[in-house]
Amino acid sequence: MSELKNYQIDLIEQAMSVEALKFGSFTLKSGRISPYFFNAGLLSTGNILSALAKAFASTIVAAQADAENPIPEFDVLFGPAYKGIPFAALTVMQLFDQHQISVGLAYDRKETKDHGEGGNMVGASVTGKRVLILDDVMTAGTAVRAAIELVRKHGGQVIGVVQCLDREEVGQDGVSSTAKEVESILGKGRVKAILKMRDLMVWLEKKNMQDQLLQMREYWDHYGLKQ
Ligand code: OMP
Repeated sequence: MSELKNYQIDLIEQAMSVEALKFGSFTLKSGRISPYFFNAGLLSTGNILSALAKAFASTIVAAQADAENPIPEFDVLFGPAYKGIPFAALTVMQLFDQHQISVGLAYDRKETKDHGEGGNMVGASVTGKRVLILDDVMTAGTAVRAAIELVRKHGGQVIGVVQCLDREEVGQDGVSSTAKEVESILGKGRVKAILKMRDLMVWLEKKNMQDQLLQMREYWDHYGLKQ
């Protein structure tokens, strides 16, 4: 059984305490019926957001130091609307405060603005820049694909993706994993996450939450990535 890092345990337990992480029966955007749901919008107090931003920054720094597939340096962190926006903002600050890494922050609006500065991109320009995308949850990859397309449309080079939670599911074709599908676009090892579904299962096992664990295993057999 793999060991969880302290910042992973901390995030799981904080998320449980505000019901951002719930076990039960939930219909996902993809139509799949899941035994758990992670609602990152409920991570909304100073102490939890601080833990989340630290975990994002640690995940990014560890990914850059990865011996096998490091993510390259980047210029801009892009947080897609809506939940990606505050998380990316806090992470940019954390990268600077804790790791002396200064990168730009960019995000989008869902509604295009037709006056003032116009358009739907806000913050640092992504044009001609190396961009890391940061978001909350990845399931079948619809949201992350849209973010990649948007950054590319504005002339940015997407060097990777970091998620709060990678649910480690099969993608739209129902065969290969979402992470692998996205890596086939961005390059091997370019999809990172603070937490993966397997981490939640390790935590459930440690807590001896057998019913939830059983349901998670059944779901994994159905939609989990096939090794
Ligand atoms: P995909 O676009 O299929 O990758 O699903 C990711 C999106 O689903 C997230 O951005 C959320 O809007 C939503 N979601 C969650 O927030 N938490 C979950 O545990 C599962 C989903 C989901 O619907 O798959």
